[in-house]
Amino acid sequence: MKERLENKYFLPFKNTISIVAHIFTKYRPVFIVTFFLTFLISFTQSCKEAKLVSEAEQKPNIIYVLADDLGYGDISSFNENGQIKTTHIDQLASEGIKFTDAHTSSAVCTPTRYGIITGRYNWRSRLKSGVLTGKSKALIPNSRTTVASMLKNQGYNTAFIGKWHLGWDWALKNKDSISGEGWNAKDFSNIDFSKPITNGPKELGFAYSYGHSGSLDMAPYVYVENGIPTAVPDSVTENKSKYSWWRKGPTSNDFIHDDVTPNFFRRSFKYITEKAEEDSPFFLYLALPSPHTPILPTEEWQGKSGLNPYGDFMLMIDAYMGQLTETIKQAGIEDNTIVIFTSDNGCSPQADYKILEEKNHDPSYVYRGHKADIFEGGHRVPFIVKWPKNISKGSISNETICTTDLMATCAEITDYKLTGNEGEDSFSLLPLFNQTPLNKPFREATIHHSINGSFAIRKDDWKLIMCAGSGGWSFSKPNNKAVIDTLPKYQLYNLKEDPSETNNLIASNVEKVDELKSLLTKYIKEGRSTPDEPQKNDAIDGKWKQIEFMD
Ligand SMILES: [Ca+2]
Repeated sequence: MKERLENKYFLPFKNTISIVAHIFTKYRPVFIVTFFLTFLISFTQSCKEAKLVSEAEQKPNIIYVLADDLGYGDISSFNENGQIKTTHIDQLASEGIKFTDAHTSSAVCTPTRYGIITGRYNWRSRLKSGVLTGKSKALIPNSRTTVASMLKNQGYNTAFIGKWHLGWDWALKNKDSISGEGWNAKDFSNIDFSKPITNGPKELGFAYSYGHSGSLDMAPYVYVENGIPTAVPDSVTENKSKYSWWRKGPTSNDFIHDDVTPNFFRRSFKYITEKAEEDSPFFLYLALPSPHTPILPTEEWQGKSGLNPYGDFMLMIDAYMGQLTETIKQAGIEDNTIVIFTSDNGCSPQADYKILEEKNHDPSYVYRGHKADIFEGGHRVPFIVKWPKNISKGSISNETICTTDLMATCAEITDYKLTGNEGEDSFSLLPLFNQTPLNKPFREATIHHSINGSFAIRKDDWKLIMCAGSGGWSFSKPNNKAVIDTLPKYQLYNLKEDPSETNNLIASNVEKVDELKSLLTKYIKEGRSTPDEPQKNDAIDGKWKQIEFMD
């Protein structure tokens, strides 16, 4: 019975096994191939999945393009009445986010650059007013964390290409010799251009660097690559023309003023193309020396704007920005590359506001003043961020932001936690990129600073200015005592109702004045405006006279 049962139930099964065994034996090579293919497909699939995960976690490339003395109204998408059609920069804005209320921490070059690189307000450094020259010693100590050193530590390739203007230490022929500050051609005779510089971009975290030391109208006219001058200057040049002027000074034979902006763009395109091939992400800080003086549109752009050489120069920069976008596309890295475009302060009077006004173009848009001023024209700048992976096309943010915010933004993007003495005045822009609804203003308040070191504080629609007049170069200048003495000591404006700062409300809103003044005092005294432990501001020789209002 048992056997019968076994036979009844087992025999067909046994037969099946024999058949399978027979088939397997007969078609063994086919099975082996099938098994191998299945394994290969699933292996490839899991590799693909791993790659997708790594792509998702891949940190973005970051390209920061800083124009020099480019006004809010010089970009047509920021100025509906603008007469300079910046097609390529407008396209960048339409593909990303446009900030309408962005401010540089200072109204002039050096201090704004300090704030961008360190995430700390410039006036906390030893430079309490004015700018450096092409000969000045390094402003940022190597001990300070910069955007570049932080990203480098996070595995980024880092590069600076362009105008430095933060000081570096030239090698000297005679260390004991005292010579001028760098405003005169003879001030450079003690520099040994055959030796490397120290305390420059490399020491502050830029693995690659190529640029010149001051503004393009400040000698010496020498390129320095990775800390080494590319050529010892063998001539002295000077340009006295209205727009294209530069100060007299030593010049290397590979330094052609007209070609400096094109050269920086070319080198940036090469850097982007090369680094796109590597596994590590990159950070490129491209600091243009333009449209600052010398205003040098190349031949193909001369006369193209129908305005003046400044307008032509703007069109040239715009065209190069188009090429930059194209280079990123061609390199296949567009989706996860952040491109930031902004300026280091408002437009300079060197652009000739009068001639531009006759042609209905105002580089300051509706805002009062220009470069160097505490008024909006001094420090409100166009600010554009494109990042296809994380920013929706055509986004607009009207939040008040500051150029010091790069540090915290990059820190959040790379999951780095800033410590107490890093980025003291930096707030991450990520929530604004994502258009996350905020339940309070993005920044509690933002501080502005003019060329003579005057302060202003902005909170919501209100702006309190701690000086009479412009604190800069527009009417009325700080040294115009005859007028300044007739004005109230401070100024209060409501920018929503009065964006052009024409109606000083200082006498009519004492409460607001007190509130803003005490907040400004707190930010200065605590050495920071972000919530963390208080820090010290850098000391100066003598008195910091611009903060006397705190006494
Ligand atoms: Ca500038």
